Amino acid sequence: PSVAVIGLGYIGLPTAAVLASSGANVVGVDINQKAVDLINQGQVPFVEPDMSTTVAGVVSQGYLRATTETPHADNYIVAVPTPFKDGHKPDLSYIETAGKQIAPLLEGDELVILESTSPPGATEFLAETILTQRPDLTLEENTAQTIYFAHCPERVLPGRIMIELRTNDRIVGTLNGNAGERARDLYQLFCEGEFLMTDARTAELSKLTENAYRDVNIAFANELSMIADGLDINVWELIELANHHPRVNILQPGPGVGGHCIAVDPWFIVATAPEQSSLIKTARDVNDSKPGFVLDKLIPQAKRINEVKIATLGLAFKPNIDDLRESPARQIVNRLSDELPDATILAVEPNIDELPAELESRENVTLTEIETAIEQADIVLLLVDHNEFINLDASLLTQKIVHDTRGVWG
Ligand code: SAJ
Repeated sequence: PSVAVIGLGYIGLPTAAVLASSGANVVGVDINQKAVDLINQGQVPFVEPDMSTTVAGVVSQGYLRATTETPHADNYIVAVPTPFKDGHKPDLSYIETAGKQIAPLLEGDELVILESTSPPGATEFLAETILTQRPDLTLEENTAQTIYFAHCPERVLPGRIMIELRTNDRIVGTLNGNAGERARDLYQLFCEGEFLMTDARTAELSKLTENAYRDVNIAFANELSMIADGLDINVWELIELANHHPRVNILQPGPGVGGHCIAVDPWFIVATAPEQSSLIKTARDVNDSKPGFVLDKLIPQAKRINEVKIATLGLAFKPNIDDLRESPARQIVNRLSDELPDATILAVEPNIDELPAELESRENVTLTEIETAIEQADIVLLLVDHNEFINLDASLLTQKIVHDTRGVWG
């Protein structure tokens, strides 16, 4: 089959690569000329374990090529961003642009799959965008002018994408006709998981539900950590004890919730049903308040020390990756720098070589090796449970004021 994957980001590129390695003829489309050029040279624009060898292989064999011009294909997979805009409302403009690019190319009988995480109704919105531009086409099944639409949300975990793409179960939501079955046949080229068939709206909400579920559970742990702090109770011991109950399984508190999924997707549910989603909204607010809680504890202490030096351990949004998107650690380091202009902030992040631009430009922040940072620091603030930090020699921390937001040092 011929497939055009629109959007070569964290989901589109690995999906294009595994489809191509399963024998499909794949064209990847992206507006970023640099990313397109890199891919056509068999290279990758971001790090994901095992992805670069797959991409290099399928590009050299001619199964995958990248372009900025959307071509005609029998199957389209739309994997563009769905960020939120002001007021936490979903921004569907990238989906709309993709639809407008696809519309003039359609001949009838093509399959269009929306893979981006989307609020309920987004697959219908994509179909309407296309059909408004092409009134000669239809959703009515079995005509020569029918276009088939399905929603097939991704659920892969960054760091394990190449494995989980092949092994995770997949939800497939049909908008019209046998679109779901056709989407399943396509994904079955590479995915060995179970296929769970439903309608497009249920598929959209199920993806959001999974991430909101996790967010609410992390919020419970984060709220407990703030309650325990006021009572001088160790929250990690508390959770471990409670988790011995056969039906209790509390997650881990931290400095907040980051990444581009769990900190974003629950808002799509809130935007869709604001009156009914008070628990989901409150969980978001609790998790978003956690960086402020960490700062409120640390800043008064730091202000009492002359020429204070603070080692901040970790900038990524979770352990053992280099992804800094929506990272609470990064937010905390920025705010520390604002609120303590005279402090020296020694930022440690073993997975990056240079600070992101907004930190690089700050005079009181420097990217520092872990040993140097800890040796010089008065205060050590652990923000991410990277392996390098878990395995740190505990004797280095005596004499230091330690804030361990992940509970790794007991
Ligand atoms: N976190 C905690 N405590 C915990 C677990 C996580 O504070 O006990 C924090 C992490 O530090 C991080 C954030 O939550 O800041 C999110 O990390 P994560 O590992 O829970 O999830 P993501 O964002 O990497 O990936 C999630 C996954 N969804 C679920 O587990 C339900 C993944 O399967 C999805 O494919 C992905 O979102 C996505 O793309 O939607």
